[in-house]
Amino acid sequence: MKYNLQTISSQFQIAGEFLTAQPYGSGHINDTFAATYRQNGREVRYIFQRINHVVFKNPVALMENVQRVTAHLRAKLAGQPDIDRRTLTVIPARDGLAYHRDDAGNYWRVYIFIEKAKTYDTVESPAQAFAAAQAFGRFQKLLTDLPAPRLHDTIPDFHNTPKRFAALERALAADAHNRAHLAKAEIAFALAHKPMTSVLIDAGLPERITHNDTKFNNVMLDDATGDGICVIDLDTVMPGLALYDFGDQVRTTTSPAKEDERDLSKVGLQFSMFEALVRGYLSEAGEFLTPAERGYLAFSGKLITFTIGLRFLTDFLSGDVYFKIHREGHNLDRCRTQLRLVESIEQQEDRMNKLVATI
Ligand code: ADP
Ligand code: GN1
Ligand code: MG
Repeated sequence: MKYNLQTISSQFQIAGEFLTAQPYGSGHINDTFAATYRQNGREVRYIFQRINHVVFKNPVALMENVQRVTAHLRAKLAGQPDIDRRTLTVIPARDGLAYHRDDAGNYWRVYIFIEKAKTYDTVESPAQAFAAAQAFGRFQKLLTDLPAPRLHDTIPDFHNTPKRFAALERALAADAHNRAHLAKAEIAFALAHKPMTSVLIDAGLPERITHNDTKFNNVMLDDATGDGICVIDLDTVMPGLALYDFGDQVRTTTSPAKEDERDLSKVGLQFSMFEALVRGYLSEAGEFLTPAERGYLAFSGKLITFTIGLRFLTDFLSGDVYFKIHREGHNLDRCRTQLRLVESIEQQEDRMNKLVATI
């Protein structure tokens, strides 16, 4: 393994004996490990993460956000059973900070491991979609009264589609890896959709505290009840539009195919999953969303899917510098599923809007 997890683990306030650590999960950004300790004869797991400091330029500010958000969630959930499974819990380093900086300049953090729950890369049933959406809606609701100051923008303009589009245009003009000819259809599709890029930003919607990475595998579903027990991956929690979160759920929770599926005939929005998402999300977020926000629920799915598609395409053209890849053309494959899903949403958008209007 590239990192000595035993040495790193000794920097954190964890009792007992370190046993092992293995790479864990399928995130595209951070390096995640599950570490096992022996504590009073029992094996107890923790999540260790190396924060990707190329993507997150200010890990200290990021951890300040995470601490404020998790402390607030914990206070609001006080009294509920199993509190350590309902929000992430940061384990402090020996010096009391929320992170440890190693000799190579890497930032590490540790969370309590949420046991008896799982993340899934693809959705299996409308009940799962409902549970995930309800958890993300609740997450937003619980954070509506987070005291000032404003959270840090851990990645400025993260969901700013016009800026993402401009980045694609720059990557295309440079074509630094001579790959544009491999993605002609995707580039044409992206360019033809320029008019929709500014719709949400121009809509005058309220700023809220949002998660901004509401991928289906960023919520843990309880093994016993199926409920969305804990929202994880809090690196991008920051001010944003509520619809960024709903849109990314549509992107990752309505299609049965993996994000990097090569058989595009498997990709498409399943209406039953969309309906479950709307119902689950509104069961919590319905309390605070404005009519204007509701009106863009279906559109947000199309826009965020398109936006991530732009980002995969840009990264493909730029030589795969942002998202971890595991094979040649991986980011182009990912881009293709996103654009296929955009098409599928376009075909069903009227029906999606009609459904939202009835709920
Ligand atoms: P990334 O930003 O790279 O996606 P995540 O924070 O989402 O990293 O973690 C990657 C995976 O690790 C998650 O999808 C989940 O399966 C697992 N994971 C993360 N945090 C926890 C936790 N506290 N308890 C159990 N599993 C976790
Ligand atoms: C990344 O970290 P992870 O894998 O949950 C990315 C998201 C993308 C997603 C695409 C900080 O999410 O914005 O939507 O990949 N996170 C960051 O799968 O860029
Ligand atoms: Mg993740």
